[in-house]
Amino acid sequence: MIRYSSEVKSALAANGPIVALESTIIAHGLPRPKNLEVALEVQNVVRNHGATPATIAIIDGAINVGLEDSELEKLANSNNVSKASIRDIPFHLTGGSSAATTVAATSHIAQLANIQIFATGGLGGVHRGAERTWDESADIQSLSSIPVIVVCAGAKSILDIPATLERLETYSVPIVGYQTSKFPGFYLADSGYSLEHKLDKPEEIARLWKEQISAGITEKGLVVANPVVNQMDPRLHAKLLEDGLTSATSKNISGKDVTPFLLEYFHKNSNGESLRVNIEIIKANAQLAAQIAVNLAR
Ligand code: PSU
Ligand code: MN
Repeated sequence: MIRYSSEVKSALAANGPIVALESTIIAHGLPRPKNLEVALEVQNVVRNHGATPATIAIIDGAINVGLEDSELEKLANSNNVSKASIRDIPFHLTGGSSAATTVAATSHIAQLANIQIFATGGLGGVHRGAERTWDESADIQSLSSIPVIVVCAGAKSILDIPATLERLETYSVPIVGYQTSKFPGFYLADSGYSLEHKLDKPEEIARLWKEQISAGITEKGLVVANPVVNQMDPRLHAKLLEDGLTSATSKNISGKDVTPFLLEYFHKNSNGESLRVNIEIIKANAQLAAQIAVNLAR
């Protein structure tokens, strides 16, 4: 049922370290033509740190774990690649269509493929105004039910961060700050909310994961929160966020379009700054995920 790239197939056979990468970032989170360039670079970051990259997506009705460059190009440049969460997967399989996978769908497929860790940009979570809209990302639910490590720069700052943290607590999803006691806020290194647990080395995180599994916590993910090093200017961030949220409301953006709309708003109005930060985040998370994967494989 799954199509593997040749390098992922060999890595699986050798029990080598593999890092899954999500594809919604490529198709819906970054503007063209930078998206393809970044997708290729991120795979190289994983390789350069001793692991095999497995970019996950649905191509022409097949689940792909690891993409050839031509498939990545199609994903990055085609207008009919939708955004797939877990519930969308069977529709694409029956319809023969292509889709980029979110954190939730990527975790699900990674688990099917026996891959324990993946890297993304920022987690989805509880949206601002969720008390009216009920808009909470399926990323939260997937973390509560799929045993995969998710390396991210915290939750996207467009979200209601304290509510997101509360939901992760309710669902008993472990969160560890990488070299930080502050929960990162994607474009910002510190969302303003603290974390209880901090670890400083990839090998410590690998050990934590092994302990989590041996403690029988086999249905939960693990959030590794890796703060961006060169964050966005907080004043610029506050202004873009306010204007972007107003624009989303006035255009009646809802459902799965909210996150791509807000990310695009940032990219269009920050003079390249949101793009710079987003790329830095994805690369740093891919690097850390590879380092953890290498330790897990030992
Ligand atoms: N991180 C990024 N860019 C993105 C995303 C994460 O830097 O586009 C995507 C992930 O795929 C995540 C999704 O799962 O945003 C969340 O969407 P929603 O809020 O609709 O669940
Ligand atoms: Mn949503």
